[in-house]
Amino acid sequence: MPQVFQGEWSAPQGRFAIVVARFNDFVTKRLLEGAVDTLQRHGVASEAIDVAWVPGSFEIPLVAKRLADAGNHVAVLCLGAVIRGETSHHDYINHQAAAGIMQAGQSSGVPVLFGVLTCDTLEQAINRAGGKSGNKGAEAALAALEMVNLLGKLPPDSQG
Ligand code: DLZ
Repeated sequence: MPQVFQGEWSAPQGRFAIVVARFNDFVTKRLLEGAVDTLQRHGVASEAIDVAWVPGSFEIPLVAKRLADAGNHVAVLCLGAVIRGETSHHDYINHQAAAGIMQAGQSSGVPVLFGVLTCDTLEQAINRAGGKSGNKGAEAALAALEMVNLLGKLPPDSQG
């Protein structure tokens, strides 16, 4: 029989960090509510959740990396809303945010979750922030719980 490793959605020991972008905060406040609510519903105390606001999604990776490297949190959730504008500005923000968030997780060994919406319209973003397409902040919270519990079951990283 294969050995199967799977992380459940229960609250682990330890603190969670949420890095959230203020740009488009009409949307990101809802993502934050979804993330906090989901963590709490699964048993994480509100005192065990730290929230850091950054100006925009472009700034998320720097703060996520700082928090992940510090080792005080079992996971770092990154929330933002990048909405297509008239120029290609949003493309640069999207790509750099995604790459930086992945990098922060890989270099620290701490799960760093991608809860940044990349939408064509404000309507699409609202739909994904508690509207008819769910709440991506809540989804990032579930992914964080799953990853923390999964990593707790896997052999330790040989890099230390
Ligand atoms: C400048 C900018 C633009 C045009 N659009 C967004 C966006 O849709 N979502 C977002 O989170 N941030 C945006 N920003 C701000 C950048 O992320 C960043 O804060 C600034 O370029 C300063 O570095």
